[in-house]
Amino acid sequence: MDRQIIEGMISRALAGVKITDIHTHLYSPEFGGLMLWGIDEVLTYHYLVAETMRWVDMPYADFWAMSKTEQADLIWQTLFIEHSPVSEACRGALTVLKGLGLDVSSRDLTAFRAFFAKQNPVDHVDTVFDTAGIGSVVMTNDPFDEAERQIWLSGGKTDPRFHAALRIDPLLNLWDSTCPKLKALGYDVYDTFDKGSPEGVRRFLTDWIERMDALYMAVSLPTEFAYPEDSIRCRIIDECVIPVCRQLGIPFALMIGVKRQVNSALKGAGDAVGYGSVGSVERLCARYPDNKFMVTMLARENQHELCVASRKFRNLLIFGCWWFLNNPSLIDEITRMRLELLGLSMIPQHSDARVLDQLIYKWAHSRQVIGAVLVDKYTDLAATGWAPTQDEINRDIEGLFGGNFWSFIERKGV
Ligand code: HDL
Ligand code: ZN
Repeated sequence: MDRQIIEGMISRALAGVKITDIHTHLYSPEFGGLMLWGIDEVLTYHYLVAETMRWVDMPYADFWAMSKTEQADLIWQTLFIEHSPVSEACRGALTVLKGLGLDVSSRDLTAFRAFFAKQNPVDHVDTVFDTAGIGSVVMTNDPFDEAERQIWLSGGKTDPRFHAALRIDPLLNLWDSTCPKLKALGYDVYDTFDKGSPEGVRRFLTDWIERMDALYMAVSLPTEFAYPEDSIRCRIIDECVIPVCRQLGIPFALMIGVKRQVNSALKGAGDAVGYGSVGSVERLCARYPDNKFMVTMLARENQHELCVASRKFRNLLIFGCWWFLNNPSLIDEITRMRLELLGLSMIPQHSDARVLDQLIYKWAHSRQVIGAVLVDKYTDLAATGWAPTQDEINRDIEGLFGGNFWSFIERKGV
């Protein structure tokens, strides 16, 4: 079976799969202003802010004082007109415009804005999901965000294509400032995490997982995260997160390796990456064989060790090429490593999209890179005389782009 036949089979399977995007920062239209969409939001994505501020001398505060349109104008002028837009995030903005049928060669930002001005958010969700080949997305939902909490308390999401994930960074990473907020919400918790605190936190978690119908609980963790350790974070994991996840049958997703705010003047663009502890992941998976863990790590240097850890623990599902890894060269390297070490038992990608339209570029670019890796792997397979069928390739690709996640979610125990 030659390469060209394999390429056709992979291409057809990728064109037909409806992706489940398991980690995004998107919101459905019911969330009002929390839902970001349109070219000015695409251009002011914090990835592009960081890249722009490398070229301009203006004080960071002056940039943040600008309007969204003025920021987008500056970014467009700096990263697209004065320098060729070759970075992944720049190219992505142009892939979005091309995917929506706009004439990128015009370089006419005014015309692009006029197109978006004619769209309405509800229909635009359909347009973007269809263009990007998305079946559904998982949001990142933070009950400590006042605006978001009010929306959940007054009804929350209704669009079945938007699933919820309960994000608990404030609980695990900022206990001192979060404890009084929990108390104010009526939970019996104390800053030293004594008395009824564990039960209070378990009640909070259960209340919000049920209110959101959350598919999993998630947290991003700093490079220094260690398990076990003598800390309130570790106690909350052991006494609250683990038992609630097991009782409700949902995974705990750990996203490890962030160095938050290395340059706070950049605000959302100010985070960096560092090496994390795969040993901590192994110890969690070993200690809690009846819990399910989804893990992604931010450092390229952690990827091989994490792949090997995933071979050891069937309750560990690794996912995505997260954030600073979401670039063609690294998606290629990491996907090859995962297929060679894990076969198909992993989730190759999530988008991390913050702006609805980004789904178009993040998935177009990832399909291209992951597809090319799959062509190599299935061509190698065919060279042994094992001829994969179109149905088998469809099955495998549906698993990689959603099915593996849903099986892991629905699996009772592990
Ligand atoms: O913590 C996270 O979920 C990260 O994805 C951050 O939101 C980060 O700012 C991001 O958007 N990465 O793509
Ligand atoms: Zn994210």
